[in-house]
Amino acid sequence: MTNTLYDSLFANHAGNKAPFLQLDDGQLVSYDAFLNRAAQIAHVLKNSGVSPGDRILVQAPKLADTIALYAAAVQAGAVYLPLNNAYTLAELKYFIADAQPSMIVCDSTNEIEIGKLATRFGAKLLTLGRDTSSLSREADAQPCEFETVGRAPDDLAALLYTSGTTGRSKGAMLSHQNLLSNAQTLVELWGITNTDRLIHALPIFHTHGLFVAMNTSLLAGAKVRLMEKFDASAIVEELPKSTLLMGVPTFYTRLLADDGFTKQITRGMRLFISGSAPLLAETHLAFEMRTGHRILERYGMTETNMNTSNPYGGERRAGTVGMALPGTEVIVTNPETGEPLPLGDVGMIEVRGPNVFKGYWQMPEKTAAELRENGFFMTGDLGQYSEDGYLSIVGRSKDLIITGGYNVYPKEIEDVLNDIDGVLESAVFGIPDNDLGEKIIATLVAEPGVKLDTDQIAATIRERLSRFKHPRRYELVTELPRNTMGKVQKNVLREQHAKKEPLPAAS
Ligand code: MCA
Ligand code: AMP
Repeated sequence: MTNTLYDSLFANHAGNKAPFLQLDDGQLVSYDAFLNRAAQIAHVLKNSGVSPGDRILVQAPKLADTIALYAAAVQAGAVYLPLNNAYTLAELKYFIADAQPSMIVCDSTNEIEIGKLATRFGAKLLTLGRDTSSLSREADAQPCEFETVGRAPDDLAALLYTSGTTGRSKGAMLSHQNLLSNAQTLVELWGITNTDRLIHALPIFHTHGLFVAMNTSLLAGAKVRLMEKFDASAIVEELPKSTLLMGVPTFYTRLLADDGFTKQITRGMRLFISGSAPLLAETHLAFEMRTGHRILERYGMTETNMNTSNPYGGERRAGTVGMALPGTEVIVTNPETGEPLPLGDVGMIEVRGPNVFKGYWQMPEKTAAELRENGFFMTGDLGQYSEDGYLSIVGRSKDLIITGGYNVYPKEIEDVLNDIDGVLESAVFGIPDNDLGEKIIATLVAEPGVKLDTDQIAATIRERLSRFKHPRRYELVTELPRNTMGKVQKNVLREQHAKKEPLPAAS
């Protein structure tokens, strides 16, 4: 029986003794050993009652076994659902209730609290941690062969949550073919082969780290230096032994700030790729000045994987995201009509192709609102084509902050703030930040006669929302600036904020 994704990414490596993962402690995991491990984990999933199509919700550290769990989920025909490790229990509860997973795999350190949620929602719980791990223990006792469950190209392989403008996260349903077609295109376009060594310092719960980085490496049989997290000086040490780096713009600004990052150590590097957030043209130029390499910027979304890329062979143009990937259509339209606009006009970026997702999990109305009947997905990004076909992202029609490559929808934070006793209303917006790209600021209006305590407000936010969503400053005002339609003018708030004292670097 065929399994679209498993057959291409994993099964081909049976018997391949070449190294796949190299871990922080120096340990090497060969492709063959990795496949055996995935099979053992697939047995654990099956023995635990996971059936094809079931969701496996994973909030686990970045370990070799976590990647093997992804492979095992695909092999067992299940739907892999990775979540940011920063999510709080309050946030997790929503994902569990929405996705109804039959299995939850969490870090051993969170076993008690998440275990209660698992029991409440009828999911089986296993743990995966650095020291103790019930999943790894159970897997050790299993055979190294597993009969792969058949899956067709349109069957779901993964469910990735993306925040929404309405504040509620939406599960993007990604099929085997969505993921495979994109990996194949990127491997071809970026010339990835089994002679490459990728420095992998991204988290593995998002499209960038899991699919762009991991699926392409698996498809090409490349070696992956799996780093627990981004650390500029550790990367400086790895660069002379590597050929590829994929990162968010913060990776590149932090590398540039490191004295050890020299032209000499990047001599053996073949390609630096950036995405997930805008790479400033000045970073692009500073990087070229320092190393002689031009960063290749590409553009993607959770719902679509990658859409465009600067050319590998041709000019990599600063401030642009390049051209549509082969096999994918990327157009700029009038958002009202969906009609393509003349070259040079600014409009909504829309995408159609084998990479575009199947819709939002159990949200048919949201799917219909963003996915046109003709197959084009409305990205919410505003773009403009140059005469010679380079796309630039010039803005967003969605109210979104991107901080360090993580997306934060102000509405989600405003909902929590507005719920706090004494808060009449709030507005959350992003301001430019040299390190993270954008930093979050919250403006609050108190109910008449109430004196708000911002420390207490910050404490409530800490309990409810992940660290990367926390505002770095709370400002109290008597009213919010509004336009004639009554809509809060965040551009005015941004301008007012720009005139104030700069934030301390570490806050
Ligand atoms: C960490 N902190 C953050 C962020 N990361 N705050 C806001 N935004 C963030 N992104 C907090 C930490 O909790 C800490 O708080 C303080 O900032 C300083 O942490 P630091 O150690 O400097 O951070 P770090 O651990 O070095 O992380 C920075 C990072 C990381 C390396 C840029 O955020 C990261 O790996 N980002 C990649 C995100 C990503 O993979 N995005 C792809 C999404 P405290 O001081 O209180 O402890 S997929 C996507 O967007 C699409 C599909 C695409 O096109 O790829
Ligand atoms: P996500 O919801 O995490 O999938 O984030 C997707 C969003 O990240 C896109 O809609 C863009 O707004 C943004 N994005 C991704 N890549 C780039 C890029 N190279 N330049 C600017 N924005 C980007």
